[in-house]
Amino acid sequence: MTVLVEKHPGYRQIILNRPERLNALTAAMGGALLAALSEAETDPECRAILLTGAGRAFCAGQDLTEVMPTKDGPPNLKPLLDGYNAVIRKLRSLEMPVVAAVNGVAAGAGANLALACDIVLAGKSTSFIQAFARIGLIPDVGGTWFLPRLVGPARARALAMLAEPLSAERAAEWGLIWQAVDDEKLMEAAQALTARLAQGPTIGLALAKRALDAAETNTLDQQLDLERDLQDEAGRTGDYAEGVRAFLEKRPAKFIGR
Ligand code: LHQ
Repeated sequence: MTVLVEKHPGYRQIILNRPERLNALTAAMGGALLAALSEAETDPECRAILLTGAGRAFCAGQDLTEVMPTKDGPPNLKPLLDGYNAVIRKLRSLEMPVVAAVNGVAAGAGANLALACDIVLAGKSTSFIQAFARIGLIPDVGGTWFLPRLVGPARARALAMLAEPLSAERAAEWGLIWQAVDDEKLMEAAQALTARLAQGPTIGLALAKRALDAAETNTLDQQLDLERDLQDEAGRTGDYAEGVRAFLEKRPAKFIGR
């Protein structure tokens, strides 16, 4: 199984599982990852996702043995990328928070898979590598969209063109990720964070996610209208009623995700 799914109270932990290849992605693995995300979406008990890698890496990007040019010509990369793009679209549209625990190197498409998640934690000893330029490719699976938005155009260009490793700590300083954590504490911290999110107001969190993505292309006018509409939707949830009640009663809110 190239992708493992563990069920935890309130959330699912999805593990990229080709440790001998540093969890390098294959077309089949992209399909398995999409299926795991889609299945999580249909489980009412699942209110958050934690994505991580087995072994010493998070993901080394595309498995390069699967896409080697042959004497018959170059490979057709489009169907493969359509498959991975479906995963990125799913991560962004999932109506629950997605946390990435980057437990080891995240290179190429593996780095950008992590960046598509809502909150990224990484072990301090690890690094992010936009490895594409080393082999004549461009950052894909959303890399050219995420990078400038997260770290600004100057850093995005240097990361894309130099393909140098960026340490987890520097990635956190630059705003590429949320936090760099001591390696031995990473999984505990990521699981605690995911469990906390799983007890959150799931619909409100999903609507916030949608609004933040829409803001990337909206004008302020459009965004103000969207916020009004989504806030109205959030305000109709039981979790909003509970949140306000809990505040007034000076107790922690008990959200149920509806
Ligand atoms: C690998 C890989 C790998 C196969 C390590 N493939 N075996 C591209 C094309 C088409 C469509 C879709 O999108 C893409 C986007 C991309 O992702 S392009 C970028 C692809 N990734 C890379 O170029 C990174 C390649 N890997 C590396 O540079 C290094 O392995 C890193 C820096 C990630 C880790 O280095 P080390 O810690 O020194 O490990 P290693 O290099 O010794 O790797 C361990 C094994 O894993 C090794 O196999 P071996 O049989 O020698 O033990 C590697 O060959 C294998 N491996 N990445 N992407």
